[in-house]
Amino acid sequence: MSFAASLIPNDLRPIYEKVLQDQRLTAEDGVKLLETRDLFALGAIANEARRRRVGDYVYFNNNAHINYSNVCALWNVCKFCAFGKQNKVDPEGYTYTIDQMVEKAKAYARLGVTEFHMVGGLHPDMPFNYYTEFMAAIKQAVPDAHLKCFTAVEIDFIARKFKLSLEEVLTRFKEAGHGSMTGGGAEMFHPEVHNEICKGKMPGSRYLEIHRTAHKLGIRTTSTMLYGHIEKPYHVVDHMLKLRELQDETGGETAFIPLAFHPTNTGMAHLPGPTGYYDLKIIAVARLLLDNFKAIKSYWIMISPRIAQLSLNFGANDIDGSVREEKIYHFAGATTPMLQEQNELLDLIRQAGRIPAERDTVYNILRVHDSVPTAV
Ligand code: V47
Repeated sequence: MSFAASLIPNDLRPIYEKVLQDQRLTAEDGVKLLETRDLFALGAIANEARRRRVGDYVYFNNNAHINYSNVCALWNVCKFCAFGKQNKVDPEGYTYTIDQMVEKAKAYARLGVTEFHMVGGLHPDMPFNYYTEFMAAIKQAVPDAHLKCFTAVEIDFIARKFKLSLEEVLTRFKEAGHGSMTGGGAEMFHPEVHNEICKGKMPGSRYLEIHRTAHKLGIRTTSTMLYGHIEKPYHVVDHMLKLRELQDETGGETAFIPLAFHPTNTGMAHLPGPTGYYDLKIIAVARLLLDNFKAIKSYWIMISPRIAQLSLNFGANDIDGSVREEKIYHFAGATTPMLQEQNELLDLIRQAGRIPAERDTVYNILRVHDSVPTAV
């Protein structure tokens, strides 16, 4: 028996056997995994699934987040959000001009950034051209950059506001230089949770419809799940299985990113937020249930570089990128840095015994770095 197998307790053994035989796990398996107290056994199973399905590379990229505005029509709807501000009332509200966006993009391009991740609030006043013009202007200034822009919630808002179909919005955005969509806005699909944390926001079915439409147009997306608030294991499993179903249908998701809830300054500030133990469990269960996702991403800015590094032994194979500028979690009290230099990401990956692979947005490998660990 291998060392990994010797760690598996009897109640998880049937699940481990399924993983060894490449069989799909069920909702009941997912709940059982989330309920186990045996974190290391769970990690060993997820690590085995990761090794078999996607090998030893850990992906990262050279990216920069630019949050174009935090003004949001739903500023008082999403209880978990500290970022969205009321238009014209809140002194912390801001909206970048197109010139400001271009200046930022040019400065980041000089640092070798290949991807701009751009999302914002649902601004009630900006014209449709604001979005197309900022993308076109950035593309003109930095032609090789990939513009990973907008969550499904922004696409829904823009389509309804300007009375356009989803196809029309996405096609016009694509013509302006849009490359792919981010995964934000999913929160948790199950209505019991959705109605509690963001009643009035578009439902999970609309998120899935927008991702499906994007995939049909050849636009890749990532997907997310906000965890660590009021959810139960069956809510987590429901969310992941809905994404698995969509991925079976379209294959258009590049990565799944669990988003750890940060409570400070939010309408749910009384909650403690997730622990490191739960962060690792969620990553492991994502790897095991989402058998058709190649990348399970640990977003270091939310769970800290240290937990992100540990998660590489719990099923994760992507550690996001340099990020550089981050507002959503820092408005919500994040104390993590906003930048990880490339050598820091390389060290995290190498010290976990894995091979750093620098990628572009859609997971073409740009460079495999040697895997020699630096001194621990
Ligand atoms: O949609 C908001 C979440 C999302 C909080 O696609 C919060 O590669 C935790 O989607 N605590 C935006 N989460 C960020 C996002 C993302 C991040 C990194 C990579 C990718 C990707 C996507 O952040 C929002 C919402 O779900 N969020 N407030 C909070 N207090």
